[in-house]
Amino acid sequence: MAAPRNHSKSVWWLQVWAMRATVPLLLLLLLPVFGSESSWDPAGYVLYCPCMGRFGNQADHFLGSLAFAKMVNRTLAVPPWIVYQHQRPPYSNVHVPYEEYFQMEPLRKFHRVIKLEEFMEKLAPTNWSINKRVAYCFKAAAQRSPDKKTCPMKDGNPFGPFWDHFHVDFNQSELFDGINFSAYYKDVWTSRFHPSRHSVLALPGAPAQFPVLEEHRALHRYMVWSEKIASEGEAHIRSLLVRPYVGIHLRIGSDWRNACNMLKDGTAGPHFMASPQCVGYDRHTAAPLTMDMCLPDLKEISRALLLWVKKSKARAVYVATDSASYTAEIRASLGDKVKVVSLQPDVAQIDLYILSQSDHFIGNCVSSFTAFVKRERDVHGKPSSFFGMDSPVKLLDEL
Ligand code: GFB
Repeated sequence: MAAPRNHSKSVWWLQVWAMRATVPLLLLLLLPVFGSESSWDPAGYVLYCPCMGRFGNQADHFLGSLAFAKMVNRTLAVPPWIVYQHQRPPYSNVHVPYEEYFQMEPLRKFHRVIKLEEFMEKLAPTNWSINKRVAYCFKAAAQRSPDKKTCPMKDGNPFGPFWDHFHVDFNQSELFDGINFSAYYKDVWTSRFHPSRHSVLALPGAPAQFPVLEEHRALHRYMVWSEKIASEGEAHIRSLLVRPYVGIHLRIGSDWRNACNMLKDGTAGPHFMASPQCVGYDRHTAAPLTMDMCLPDLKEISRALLLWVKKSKARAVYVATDSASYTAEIRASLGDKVKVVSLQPDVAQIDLYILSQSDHFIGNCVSSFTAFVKRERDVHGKPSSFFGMDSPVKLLDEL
């Protein structure tokens, strides 16, 4: 655009500036109409309750659910995390929005997502009418209901409190059988549950396997820490630790002791909870799972620490634990040159963050809490090992 001679230069620049500022503003105003997460997706939605286990289990299920939503080309309604706060106020389940711990935006690089809170607030009132809320479940699950035809969506804890949190009741059930959530049944899911007739696929649990499938581990890269967790975690690292530091996860509380006893009586099998992450995903070639891997004692904890502190020339050790931290015993075995710290934060994600940033990480192979840290580190090319197993079986190297 040439500047007309009669106009002063400043007026001309003002016009150009105004034009440039108006175009993005217009685009911004049009966003709610075209393609924002708040406009209805004709390809449909997947809703589920993260009703199995605590954070690590829920995170495994989240990755599988993300993969499922993409496979069936539906928007995933991202549920809140269920935190069981029964030992301290509010002495009940707390539903923590996904965004409290992780950012929503990076998920969109993989697939269409909307927070379940936003779905309920902005889309459900007009598109998911209260008297047409269909629950979808396996026939076997419906067997638990009195008429054997109704999905038990709200039976017991955490199922009831979860849907009550969103003021959702279901008035119809759609049962299925002979299929699962794997890629093999993709066409069944898309044809039998076509979005024109089944716009909202609401499920009692995650449409995913536990532990997360090997091929879905790489989706962890889309789980990016929220600013809040990252800055709090970094502040603790700066004030408490010196680099290099080794992070360890001690999963040794009473519930875990009971679980590991299944190894002793032989009921655990070649795969036990999150163990494919270290023994390998193939059941036939899985490395043996030992008691040191499931429930390391002080001797094994000290052995592994001495090895990795020396190898990584660590000047500090960070202990994350669900029970005792053994800091005095660890200090005694490592000597005064190594600082030993345990924070025991109220929010477990702070421990996960500090472990994920360590220079070396030693985890518990059977725990999905460790599995979260291991995946997070794999994504960023950081080294990890496990108690009872210094060189884990190699997994798909795609993370
Ligand atoms: O994360 P998660 O599913 O891992 O559950 P597992 C264990 C929970 O215990 C975590 C707390 O979500 C935390 O709340 N916890 C464990 C910790 N280790 C730590 C730690 O180092 N620091 C902090 N701050 N908290 C499964 C459970 O646990 O174990 C199942 O999901 C069941 O419900 C099974 O109990 C036996 O896979 O280790």
